[in-house]
Amino acid sequence: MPSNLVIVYHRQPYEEVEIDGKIEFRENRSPNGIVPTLKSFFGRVDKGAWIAWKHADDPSNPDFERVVEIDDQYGHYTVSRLPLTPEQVTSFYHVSSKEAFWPILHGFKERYNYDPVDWPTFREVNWAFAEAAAAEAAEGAVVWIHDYNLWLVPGYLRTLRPDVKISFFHHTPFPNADLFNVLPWRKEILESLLTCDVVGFHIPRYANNFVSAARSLLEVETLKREKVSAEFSAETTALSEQSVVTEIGYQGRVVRLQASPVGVDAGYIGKVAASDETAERLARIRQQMRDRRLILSVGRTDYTKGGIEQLQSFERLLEARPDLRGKVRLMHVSVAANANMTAYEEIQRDLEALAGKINGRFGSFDWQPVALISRPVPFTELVAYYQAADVAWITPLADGMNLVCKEFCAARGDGDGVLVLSEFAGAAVELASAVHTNPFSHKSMDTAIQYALAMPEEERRGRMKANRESVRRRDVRFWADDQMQAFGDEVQPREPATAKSAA
Ligand code: GDG
Repeated sequence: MPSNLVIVYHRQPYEEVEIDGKIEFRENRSPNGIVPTLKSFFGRVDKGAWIAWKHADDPSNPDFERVVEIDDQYGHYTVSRLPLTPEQVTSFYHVSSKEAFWPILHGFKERYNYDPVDWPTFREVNWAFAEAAAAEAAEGAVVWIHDYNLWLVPGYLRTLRPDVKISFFHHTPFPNADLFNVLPWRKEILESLLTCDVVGFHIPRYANNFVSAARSLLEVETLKREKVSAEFSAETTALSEQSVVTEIGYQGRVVRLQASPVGVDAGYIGKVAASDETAERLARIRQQMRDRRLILSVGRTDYTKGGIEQLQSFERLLEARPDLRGKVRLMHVSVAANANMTAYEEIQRDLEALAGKINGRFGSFDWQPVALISRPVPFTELVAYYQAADVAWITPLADGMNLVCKEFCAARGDGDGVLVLSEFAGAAVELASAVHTNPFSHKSMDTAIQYALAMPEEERRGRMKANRESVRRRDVRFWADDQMQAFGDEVQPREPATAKSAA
């Protein structure tokens, strides 16, 4: 049976586990993240499909079923697994996407690596995703594609299936023409995106940048521009915009540009935060901290996340403020998501060297100023650290949105805790009550952390209240509904009979 909603997302929506020689599909251990919300849309349509990839040594004869049928709490859906060789994955994902696109999307021209890109392989893999989506989609179905590693899918899909409605969401920033046009494949990528019905971004700045890139190369007309809503705290941050282009025209087609910030599952995080287990963990952490203050930083090990710049600021803090020595600890959780990539191995080494230097320079047998954690912390434990933190110090140099800062606010049922947030994270335009900082300025970084540590309780509570309201209002469900609203009734919320709320 063909599907009314097809989600194209490079990862599979479950964990595959082998039990007694049989493969079973299990819900991801932590229901945190966007996958459960995406799956919950399957409860709103007659039938859904998900397209992802899976390693196969011989793609023409994979040792797994290409299409599996899933019946779970979210509804009935199929998952198509594209068999890709490890070489194809390395080429399309680790090389083209992570070494060439990622640095440009985040404004790091100097890290852009063009030489190893194998463009025919990128096209081939994107074509395979488009073919799989075309095979699953019912007449007039909605196909929702995620992220820059699938940039060419819309164009191929439009050729294969002119009838379907295509929406594409960018989880990263989208740069303006000056940066985007560094990519030699710029025109091909833009032409593909302009075949969509909806192109989605986190915030208005990225939508406007997309228009700037498209207009630089193609005859694109601005059809509609709207004032940015007050909820995107218009004046205060580096990523603010006063107006946003919401409709453009290209070759007789209307493309809608939709800016909706990805949110977190505030309900789920609130529940974890309120559990007895978390209370026990929190009590243990507090006991270990004694009267010391906890500064918490969480993120993937990536140059965009600004880990080095943050540790440097922490070193300056301990230098400038001897009174804080022995009184604060920085827990810096930095987890590698992309194993075996030179750029990430280098950052890991630099983080270790700097954390070691700070500990050696200021630490004692009794007190280590930096706890560098490179292993993933289970989410339920992370929530206890969110609760224990006096300050969450989230200072990426560039970040499409940043969900850690929202998780921190969602976990603070006690209404306390200070969020220091880079103004180069998309979330900064929403979270107006965070202490905003510019990670490119030593002065701004150093002042912000000192300000946060000294903040009186009343101010802390006032700011946290406002941030929590914003995180709760624009949660992950709000984002998904907002992105899908362009498609009318087909995927609009109807109380699903089978899907349990993931939001
Ligand atoms: C991309 C964009 C955009 C981290 N360490 C641990 C852990 N995490 C979890 C966090 C959070 C997630 O990873 C990170 O999400 P972010 O949004 O901060 O960043 P990216 O991974 O770069 O995501 C980003 C996002 O897509 C969504 O559109 O916001 O801008 O770059 O959920 O909790 N989770 C656990 N242990 C850890 O140690 N369990």
